[in-house]
Formats: sequence, structure tokens, C-alpha cells
Amino acid sequence: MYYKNLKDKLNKKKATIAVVGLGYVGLPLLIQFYRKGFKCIGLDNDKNKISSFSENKFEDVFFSSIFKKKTKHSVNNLKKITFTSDYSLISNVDIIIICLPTPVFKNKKPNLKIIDSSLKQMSKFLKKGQLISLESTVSPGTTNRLLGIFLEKKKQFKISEDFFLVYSPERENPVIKNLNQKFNFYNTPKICSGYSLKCANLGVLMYSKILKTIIKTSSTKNAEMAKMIENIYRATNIGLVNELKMLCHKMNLDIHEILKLADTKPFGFTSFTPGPGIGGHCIPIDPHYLIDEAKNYNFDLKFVNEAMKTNENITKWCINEIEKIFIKKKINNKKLKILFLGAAYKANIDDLRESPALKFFKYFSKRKIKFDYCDPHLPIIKENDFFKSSIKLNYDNFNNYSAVILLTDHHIFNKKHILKNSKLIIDTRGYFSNYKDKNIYSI
Ligand code: SAJ
Repeated sequence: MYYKNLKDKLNKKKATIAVVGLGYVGLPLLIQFYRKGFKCIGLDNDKNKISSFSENKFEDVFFSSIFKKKTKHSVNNLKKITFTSDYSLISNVDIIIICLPTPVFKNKKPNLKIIDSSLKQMSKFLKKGQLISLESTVSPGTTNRLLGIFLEKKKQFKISEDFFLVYSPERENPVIKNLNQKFNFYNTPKICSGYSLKCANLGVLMYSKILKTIIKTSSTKNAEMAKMIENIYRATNIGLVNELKMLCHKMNLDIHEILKLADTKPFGFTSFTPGPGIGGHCIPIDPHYLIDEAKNYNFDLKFVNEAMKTNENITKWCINEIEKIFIKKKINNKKLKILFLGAAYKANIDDLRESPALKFFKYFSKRKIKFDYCDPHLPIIKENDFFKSSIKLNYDNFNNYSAVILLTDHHIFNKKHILKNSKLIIDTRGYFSNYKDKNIYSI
């Protein structure tokens, strides 16, 4: 009865959908369902976010760009979406999609507190006939362990009969500004799994209303592990090229030139770029979830662990190399003034989360070395006790600095202008790999 009822509501677009967590994953998801004609509720504990969304005001360029898109659902139309922090509205919905962050503690242990707290807040409003879909990145087994047990033991639901549980990992790509993204929300295949086949079927039906390709898998563990592997693949390959960068440096070889050569192989090779370290809310975080889970199986994920250590060490290595260059160039610390180009954790975004730049800023601040940063996507940085504003992108001023250090290869930067106006360039990304100049140091 509940299964058929939910299936009919989804087919007739009569289901009311709540998305919990209105970040770069949850908000676009909510809007897609809204645009397809579903009644939608956006739930988030951040009251400032709720009040600005409710008035259709968006600080974050990302969110406002979603709403500004020229469609029939422009900003004013979205007034029909209910944005709220009031969990009691959960009792009026059919579907609850959880898009909440899953960070790690300082000791790299998984931190599921945000999901836990959300479940506690929604608990008394959950009712028979509803479906929960978890999209957050979690270790294999978490959906059934955390939500399954909560729903069956605490709420006395019979999952797959009077309540439905789905796991479908997010594959939202952080907004890359001013770039035409080949893979977008609609055309990126979506993995969907369920506590049971019936749960998975309802999940597939739901997502098929807004996405082109849904890949159904038999168990939530498969889907959880697939998401882990997607991001561990990146983290370990980035760790590989970062390690090779340090070796090539010792061998006086140009890693960027060599990777370009290797990349001419049309099969069996995927290129990654060495950098100053890894940032973001996925790649530096997700592998630690599986490292932790593997311990429950008495398994030590040594290789993944080593890659993560390399990705941390590469930042310290870059800082050491920078200091060696200053000594070689006989730049006295008292006269030293650095300009860091880019602060975001990767090119063309305005996200600072886990960015290696913060470690550079912290280090040189502690050493009382004067520096500025220039990141047109991040005009202001307020991180704990660190507060600084970006300087304007005016290449004429670059000459006022002893060194220009490129940390993030934003496309908005102009290589020629940087080269023309900088006394010394230190490149952590291979951004100037096509330029040979005695004042360009690639690290
Ligand atoms: N990085 C390198 N070298 C590389 C690639 C990345 O140093 O060759 C660094 C980046 O500068 C950044 C960090 O690693 O600091 C992570 O970069 P990323 O390109 O993996 O970007 P993320 O963290 O935004 O990863 C997200 C992930 N998306 C989801 O989890 C839904 C990831 O699976 C995507 O593949 C990635 O976006 C993407 O391709 O943009």
C-alpha cells in the first residue's frame, strides 16, 4: 500500500520533496525537483541562509547563478519553494533527501555528527509511507548501520514495507566559474541503491524525474563503496604525481613536461597534475572514511594512507623549496614581500575549504613575513583567527613584491602580464611550464 502510494505520487509528481542541507549539492537538487513540478521544501539549520533564500537574495555567486539562469523558473518564481529551519515540516513531506556534510575530526576519524543531529531533529516528524535518500559520502555500511537501525529500532518502521531507505551518492561538481562544463547535473549518471530492491526502485523512479541516467545497484554498500573509490582514485593519483614531482626535482627533471609526454599515450594513462597539496571537502576527506572502515575488517589501507601523507607533505615540501629559493636569491626576510596568486583550493572556484593556501598563509604569517594574496574569486578570507582581503588584480603592482607565488591556477590570471611584471615567479602548479625563464621557479 505505501509502496504503491509513493510510486503513484512520484509518477503523478504529487510527492512533496524535502532536501535537508542546502549547500552546493542540496540546493541545485531541490531546484531541479521544483523545476519538474514537485512541491519542494528546503531545510537547513543556517537561519541566515534560509532568510536570504526566502527573499531570493544570494551572497554566494554560485547560488545566485543558479537562480539567474534564464528559465521560466527565474528568481521570483522560486518563491514557491518553502525554505525553512523548522523540522516539523518533515511531517508534511513524502521524500526526504539528506545532503549534509560528512567531515572528519582532527584525528581524521569520520564525523557523522551533522547527520546524527539532523536525524534526531526529524525523528518525531517521520511517518509511515515516507522515503529517505542519503546523498552524503559515507563509508560502506553506514546507510544501513546508521539510518537503517535508527528507522527500525527507534522508529519501529518496517523498512521496505511502511518506510523506504535509499542511498545515492552525490556527484555534483563544485561550480567551476566561467567554464562550459561538459558534465552537468542532468547528464552525470547517478548511482542509486536501496535497503531493499523495492527501496532502490522507488529511488530510481524519483531521480529519473530529474536526471538522464540512473544506475541501480543491488546494495547500499556497493553505492557507498563506489563513491569512496571514485574519490580515492583521485587522491591516490594526485599523491602519486606529487611524490614524482619531489623525485623529479631532485633529478633536475621537469615533471610537468614528463607528464605531458606520458599523456600522449592514448590508452592506459590518465594524467594528474602535481600541486601544492589537496583541498576541498571530498578528496582530502573521503579516503579517511575508508581507511577507518577498513580497520573494522582488520585491514590496513597502507597504500591509500601513504598517498594521503604525501598529499600533506607536498605542502611542507613546497614551503621548504620556496625558502631555499629566497636564500639562493639572497632575499633577506626583512625585505621580503610575497604575493600569493590564488587562494581557492582549485582553479576557477571560490571555495577555500581545506585549501593548501591557508597553510602557506599560516606559515608565513607565523614567520612574520609580509605577504598579500590576489584571488578574484575570494575577495575576503576569514578563517578562524586569519583575516585578510585580496588585493585587486592589477599586474602593474606585481613589481612591488619580491616574489609572486602561484598557488591556484585560475583561468582569470594572465600569464604574459604576470611574467612581464614579476621580479621572481614561483609556480606550484606547472602553470608556466611552457615558459623557460631564469626568474621562473617550478616547484
Ligand atoms: N588536484 C591536484 N592535481 C590534480 C587534480 C586535483 O593537485 O590533478 C587538487 C586540486 O587542486 C584540489 C584537490 O586536488 O585542491 C581536489 O581537486 P578535485 O579536482 O578532485 O576537485 P574536488 O575536490 O572539487 O572533487 C570533486 C569531486 N566531486 C564529487 O565528489 C562529487 C570529484 O569526484 C570530482 O572528480 C572533482 O570534483 C572534479 O572532477 O571536479
